[in-house]
Amino acid sequence: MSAAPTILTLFYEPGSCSLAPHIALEEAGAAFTPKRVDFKSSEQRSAAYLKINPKGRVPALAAGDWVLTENPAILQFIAQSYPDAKLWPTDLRTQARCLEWMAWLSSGVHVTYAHVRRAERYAASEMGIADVRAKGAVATREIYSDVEKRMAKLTGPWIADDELTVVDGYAYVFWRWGNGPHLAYDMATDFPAWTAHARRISARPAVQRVLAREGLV
Ligand SMILES: N[C@@H](CCC(=O)N[C@@H](CS)C(=O)NCC(=O)O)C(=O)O
Repeated sequence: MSAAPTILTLFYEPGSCSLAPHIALEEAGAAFTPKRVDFKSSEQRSAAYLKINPKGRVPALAAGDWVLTENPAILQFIAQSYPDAKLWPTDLRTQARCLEWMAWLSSGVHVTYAHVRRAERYAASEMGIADVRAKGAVATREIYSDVEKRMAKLTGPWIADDELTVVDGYAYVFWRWGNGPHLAYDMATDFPAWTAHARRISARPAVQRVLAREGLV
């Protein structure tokens, strides 16, 4: 079935990686219900939410009983469900480039950052956790520098295509985390090309609406 489902629900936590599909849905002009999963009260691990997403993570995108998880899958699904919004490239190589970026952000950038933010996932003892966090901090700086190098080579305003695609909002999530309390980078000084991209995308009316809804402005 290729048509967009009529009622979509996005389960999100403000400022988390669910910001990417939130932006995609808004840019697509989709009819959707945003539902906050409150991390402060560990709602992602509540019995009710685990019924929706047994992984205990956001984002989750639901249409009735049908639930989709994992950002790359959700983002591609949104983009292809609303073709008029042109959030998915048409050219085969450009599509592949878009997927390449999404895979890198999801399994490279996000997972590297998790070694800083969620070090307790990767070690048991206090010393082990501290070690994971310290090495994770070095690796995160390195991978952010690699993203910056790729951003500096862009020949247009957007990452994968001449027009905005779903990967642009996804990259913006990690730019925001760079400024956040766990990394506390000076993004504008140390990652100027990425920052220029972040300024372009955050100026878009759809993105402004999402940031306001998530309480991020
Ligand atoms: N591979 C997943 C990762 C999802 C993920 O880790 N989400 C985080 C928020 S950015 C989460 O829900 N964390 C909750 C927790 O760890 O308890 C994706 O890209 O969708």
